[in-house]
Amino acid sequence: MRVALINPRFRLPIDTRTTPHLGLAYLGAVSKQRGDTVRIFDADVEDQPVQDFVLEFKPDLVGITANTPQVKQAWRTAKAIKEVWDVPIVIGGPHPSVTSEGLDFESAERPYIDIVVRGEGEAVWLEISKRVEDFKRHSEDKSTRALMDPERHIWDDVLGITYKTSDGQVYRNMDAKPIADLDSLPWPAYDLFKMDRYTNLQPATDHVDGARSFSILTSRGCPYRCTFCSQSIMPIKWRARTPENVIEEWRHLVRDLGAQEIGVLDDSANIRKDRLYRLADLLIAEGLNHVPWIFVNGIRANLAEKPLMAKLKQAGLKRTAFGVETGNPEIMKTIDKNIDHDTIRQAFKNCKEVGLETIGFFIIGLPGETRETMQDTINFAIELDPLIANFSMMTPYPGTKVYEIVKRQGRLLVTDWEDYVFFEQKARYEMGEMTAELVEEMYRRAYRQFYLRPGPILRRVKTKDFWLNLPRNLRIARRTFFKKAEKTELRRAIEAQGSI
Ligand code: B12
Ligand code: SF4
Repeated sequence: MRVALINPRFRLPIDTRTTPHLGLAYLGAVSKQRGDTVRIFDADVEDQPVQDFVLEFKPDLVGITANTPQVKQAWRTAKAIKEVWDVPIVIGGPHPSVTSEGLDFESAERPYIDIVVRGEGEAVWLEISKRVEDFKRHSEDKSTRALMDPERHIWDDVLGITYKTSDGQVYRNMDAKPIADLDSLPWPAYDLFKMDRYTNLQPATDHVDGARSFSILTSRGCPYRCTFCSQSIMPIKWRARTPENVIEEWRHLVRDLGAQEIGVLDDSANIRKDRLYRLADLLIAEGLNHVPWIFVNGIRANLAEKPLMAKLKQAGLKRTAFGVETGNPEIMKTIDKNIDHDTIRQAFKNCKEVGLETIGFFIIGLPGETRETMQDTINFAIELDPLIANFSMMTPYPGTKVYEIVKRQGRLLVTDWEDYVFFEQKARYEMGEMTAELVEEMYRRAYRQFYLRPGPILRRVKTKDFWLNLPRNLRIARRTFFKKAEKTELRRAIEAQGSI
């Protein structure tokens, strides 16, 4: 079968760096393993219009990925495809997976989307591919209309999908089980991407001297349910690959693909510490520890004990992120993070003592915040003094508890999914006394108070990356420290496209 996987163009008014989509790389890999002819169309790096691509490749099945700010682009892409080619179109990813808000229905009800895959995709995608192939082999009428004919009952028992039959009815089947054995998955198929076109293969690594960086995922899921985090829409069950399985891919990234930096993308890599000790042993034994790697998304501070961090440092770990979120003890209790500030202090201390760099993620504008609690967060960031402090304004993503709270007690300032980004330095909701103006003021203050200190300035200007990317860094600094006056050209162009 001919299968196309699409990453819709991410239309943000920012100079973002492009990176291959790991979810599509996994889906492409399982399709290849099944024997399909696979093409990935990443609109971020393609020159060709999607309609031309489809007319040339003539796919039997199309899959499109979508997070929240991308979903309307995903619909536009699906519509453009259906205008020129009759093919079943499947959409998946974090946004259409949110059943609590009916966002699977929202996509399935679009005339040009046939099936929505909710949650983890590989097994469900394989099942869909198999059914489409059987149908194409045995049915005389090969149209999508026939494929979705309710009389044929093709989709009745496929778990993890929401689908629309050709009479316009939408059905939600039961959830699929999370993939139990992650070792059974093939490695992400990077060979399907135009790798030379990406400006940064792994955005959170240093990219020093244009180093070739790659991502790796060693576990999936998270047992915690923080109120602001979209992870809550994915399986609660944390599952990990064995260290032996991880090391094989790691070796492939370094030895075959020439990785010079690796970003570990796990949400909570250190849930089982014995696994990390074993992984560290293997990295050292295999001589792979010369390639620096980073926990880019944060590990749990309560499980970052000093001997483990020392061992990981020996195994090549250069830097680790922690989700600190807030510096205020009362706000901390409300976000279900299940951690206290002394534990976080200890984790940062452990890292510094063993020579690891740190990243702190902080949120400005959680529900219930005041000027004082936001200032506590800024002060705590300064106290912890990570190499990188990342402040973001709370963006309530659908499906999270914060979204629920804001809908009930606050005022959402965004109505368009395309605005669900936190690159724009704009507050996305107000609640009680917490106005958008206050949150935006505290956000800019956070960056100013943290970075405009002698220590961070010296650290930044001493890095090669700072000078290599000077114009970009200055643009980011101007945007971050000072209030932005007007909309960019790109933003105006997006708005001119009208609604879908
Ligand atoms: C790495 C990462 C990034 C990277 C790269 C993203 C990329 N293009 O690969 C960067 C830093 C660029 C990034 C940016 C943003 N991100 Co991000 N990111 C992640 C992170 C940590 C890992 C993504 C990943 O590789 N996961 C592993 C793969 C295997 O999973 P996956 O991509 O979700 O794909 C699986 C399923 O979703 C499904 N699936 C996905 N697509 C499809 C399509 C089909 C057809 C099918 C069948 C199935 C399917 O099957 C896949 C395999 O199981 C996730 C958190 C997480 N744990 O997923 C957040 C996450 C995806 N990001 C998020 C957000 C909000 C953003 C931003 C919007 C933030 C912002 N700054 O405004 C931007 C958007 C950028 C963009 N270009 O779209 C949210 C999304 C929430 C939502 N409702 O949309 C997440 C879930 C974080 C969170 N916990 O809140 N991100
Ligand atoms: S913020 Fe981190 S710990 Fe909390 S639910 Fe999300 S991934 Fe898990």
